[in-house]
Amino acid sequence: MPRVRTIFLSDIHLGTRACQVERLLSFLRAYDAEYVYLLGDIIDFWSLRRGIYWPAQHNTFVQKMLKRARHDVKVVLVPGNHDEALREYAGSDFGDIRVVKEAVHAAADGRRYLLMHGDEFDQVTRHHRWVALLGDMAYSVLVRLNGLLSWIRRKLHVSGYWSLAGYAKRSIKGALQFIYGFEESVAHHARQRGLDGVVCGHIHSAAIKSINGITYINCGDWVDSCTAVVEHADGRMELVHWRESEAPGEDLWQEAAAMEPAQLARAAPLQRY
Ligand SMILES: [Mn+2]
Repeated sequence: MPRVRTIFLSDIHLGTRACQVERLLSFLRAYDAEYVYLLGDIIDFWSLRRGIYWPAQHNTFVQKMLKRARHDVKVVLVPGNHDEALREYAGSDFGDIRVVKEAVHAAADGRRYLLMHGDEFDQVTRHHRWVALLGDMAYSVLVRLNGLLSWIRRKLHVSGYWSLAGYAKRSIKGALQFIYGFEESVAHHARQRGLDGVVCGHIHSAAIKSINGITYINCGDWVDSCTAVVEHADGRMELVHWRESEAPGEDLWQEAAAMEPAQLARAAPLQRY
């Protein structure tokens, strides 16, 4: 098992059907660490409020985290907007898991990273009302543009799902602006705090990049991209795309593309990030 110094996870969305918990458990079987940071939207209380969905593997994840925390792994939870109820418990512990509103992580190379979920830097509700209409399952399709976009367009066009394709075409610029806007404001905030970088989540768009000298790191999610960030023993940060186990429901967006808008709205598991 590769031992890394730190594992950063965000946007797991336990309690939703979209959560790819099998893959996540497979990732955790492969990585051991001294520190585990859970950076928000770990449990999706928004979804649970609409109806309880909690299969055994979702418990397994929680139990594994508690077990690691008990066995000298420093496990820290920074709540996000979908588990904002936990923000009330900032400063307390669940088992041996510490809950904090935000944290600063000193990497092995001495660089200091701000750890947060990031929803406070989300401008999307103000500028992208269509997101609420489509639900974020569709939105995650639209924002995950890396190489997928042309494929999506082609597929959607062929399938004749004109409304989603139309939304995609009209909204690409907005989605990109949203991502860049989010990344830049988060990086700017880290700079103002006098830190070297930031590790966050929320927008389900994994990244490690330099923005005006600040290292911007986003863990991505376990709904669609199945990504995590690990810190190696020397402080080097790596984005891990976990593709090892083929879980069902891999191509969520394909399912989404095949749905009628009303069906999509009902199925949308996350209601935005
Ligand atoms: Mn979020």
